Amino acid sequence: MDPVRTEISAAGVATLTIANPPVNALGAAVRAGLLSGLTAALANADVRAIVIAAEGKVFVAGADISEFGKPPVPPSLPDVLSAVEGSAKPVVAAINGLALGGGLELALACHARVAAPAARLGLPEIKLGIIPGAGGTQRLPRLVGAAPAFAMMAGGEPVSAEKARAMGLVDDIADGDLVATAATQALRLAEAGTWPRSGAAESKFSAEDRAAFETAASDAIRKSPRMPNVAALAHAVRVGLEKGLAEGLAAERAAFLELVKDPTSKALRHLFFAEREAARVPGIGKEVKARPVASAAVIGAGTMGGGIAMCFAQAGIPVTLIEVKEEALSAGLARIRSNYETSVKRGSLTSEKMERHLGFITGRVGLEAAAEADIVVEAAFEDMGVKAEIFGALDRLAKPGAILATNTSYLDVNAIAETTKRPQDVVGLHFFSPANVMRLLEIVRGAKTAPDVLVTSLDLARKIGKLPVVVGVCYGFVGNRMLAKRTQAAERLLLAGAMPHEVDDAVTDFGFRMGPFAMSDLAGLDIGWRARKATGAKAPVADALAEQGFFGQKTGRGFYRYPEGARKGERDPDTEALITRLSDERGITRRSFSREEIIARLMYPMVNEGAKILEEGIASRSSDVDVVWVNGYNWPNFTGGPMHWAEGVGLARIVEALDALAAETGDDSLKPAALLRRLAQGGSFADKDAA
Ligand code: 3H9
Repeated sequence: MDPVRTEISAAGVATLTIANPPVNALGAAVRAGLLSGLTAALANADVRAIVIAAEGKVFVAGADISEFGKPPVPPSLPDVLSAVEGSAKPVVAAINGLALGGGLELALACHARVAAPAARLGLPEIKLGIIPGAGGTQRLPRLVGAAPAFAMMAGGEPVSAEKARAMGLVDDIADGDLVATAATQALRLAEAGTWPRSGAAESKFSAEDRAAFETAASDAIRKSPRMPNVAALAHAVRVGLEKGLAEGLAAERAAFLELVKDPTSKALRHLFFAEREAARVPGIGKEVKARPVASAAVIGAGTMGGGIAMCFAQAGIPVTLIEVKEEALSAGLARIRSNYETSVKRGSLTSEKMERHLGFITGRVGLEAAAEADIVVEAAFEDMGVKAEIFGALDRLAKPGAILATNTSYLDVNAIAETTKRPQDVVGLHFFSPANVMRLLEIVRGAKTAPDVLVTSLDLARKIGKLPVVVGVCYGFVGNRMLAKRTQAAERLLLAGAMPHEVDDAVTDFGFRMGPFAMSDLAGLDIGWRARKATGAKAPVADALAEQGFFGQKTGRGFYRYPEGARKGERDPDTEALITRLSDERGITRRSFSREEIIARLMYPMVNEGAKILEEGIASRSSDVDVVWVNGYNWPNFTGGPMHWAEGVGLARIVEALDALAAETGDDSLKPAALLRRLAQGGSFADKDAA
């Protein structure tokens, strides 16, 4: 199908309609189609004015991101847009839906913009590690002012049609026929014989506007030290303000081309596609249909269960929250209300919405209340006996075809499924805490989980605003299994000579918001301690702290100490003395570690575990592992996730370091996975994903 169609009306309006599903991205064929459509319309004496419209729900979602990093195919988008802006006949954009990135830049190059009421307009390039590269940094400021334009580009979030009109970004909102309204507007401009060019206007640049832009720019640069594109964005806008359009466009183009090659942008683009790829489950096609889910039940009104119930309620799915005792239920319901009230106080939720959400949650005592639910999510105590009892009861109670999900973080989903006579209906839905906030959802596929249960889980995940990744059954699944490796490595570093703050500083310097020890103190050292007691595992430092009753922040002491009211820990001389003593007892000569060594010792074992996870088929692709870690554990997104990052480091280097670590510690589990060894000879995780 022609990606750009032209129709000419009797009144002399040529409508160029972009049709490039799914999102009308401006790939090479669309760019060529727009240019030839425009050229033909200009050459046609019957055409007086031009409308650029699009088919489907989206106007244009931007440049085709999959073309980035490949040899450019002419015509370039900036060239097409210059032709639009310089057109000898007026061009009006009919914005039917989302206009993002290059899509909004296309509209900006037009001489007027008419939007549908539901349209949204934005320049999200910043989130991909780049800046608008087809005039956005120049035309938007000229249209709406430098400070509002910078705010829009630095934030990356789209604005509504209404807001866009208030800003001066769109000229009109069409309640009725959008293309007809745009055509009328285009003819009006043709009649007047003159039309505005957003690239030409300089008038908005008042001294106040410039000052507000400069303040916002230095703020944004300070807040995003890892993102080279923020400074580049400010620079391009500034050049345009100071030296005019042509130099501004040149500065923008140069920065765009540099940034596209930057590892940060490569990493962010990798994640963009990885997140979308994660929704595809090998072997399960479109013929598998989801089961209907009109109601849910959540068992366990603790923090996790309450958070999960909130997710359903926010998506408008009625949910029954179930507890064994009235007191636990009331406490759980009160916690949910108080969470919402905090959001209302912060201004992120209206009280009306809060009441609407709460209206979808019903509390009940006793498992019988789960009988009518289409999906039951168990979020009870992490104990196989408890889970077996609940699933046994659900097997008797739940209606036929109901999905029985467990929110276990570690336990064997197959064993849980076998406590029922319907293992095909059992699946793991591993939410991350706080469940109403964290985007990641590990969907754990049991050996007998039915394909339509997986498809329903994926569907539901998206409905409740989660980012799903399908994983297989093993201890800790993808995320926690790799985390265990980091936790073990962090303990080893303490015994070998590093102090908690040195490890945490290296990790925050790497880009995490928190280091592993600050994180343990926040989560509570008692949790891991009890889990280790159950399995016989050891973590000498954490165990010694927990045995003294030092559970982290909640007790005021842990890896750090927390004087009254302090949220950030201080170095604790007693903890440090304890660590030194534990090293001495083991005959270890303590030594210092550079930040680089600390990162290698913490992260390489994780990458190795990730490779084992791939070998075992627990994750379908390395990019799924990246999605899990970036969205569930705050791995810095600008590095693309652990597996993408590892390729940048060099797999051969990691293999060599792991061999050395295994020899030093005597821990054979640190020996490189066969897959890692093989890829280190020449290959990449990405090749394996594609295979
Ligand atoms: C840019 O414009 C640079 C310019 O300034 C300068 C150039 C010189 N390209 O997300 P979905 C695919 S940078 C290629 O699942 P939704 C996506 O991979 C760009 N492909 O749907 C998926 O494919 P598949 C600035 C794209 O409804 C399918 O479309 N623009 C692009 O949840 C459906 O996507 C952006 O950053 C693209 N630009 O969300 C916007 N966009 O089915 C990026 C989507 O094979 N896009 N695809 O997996 C989005 O934010 C969302 O896709 C959107 C739809 C909100 C549009």
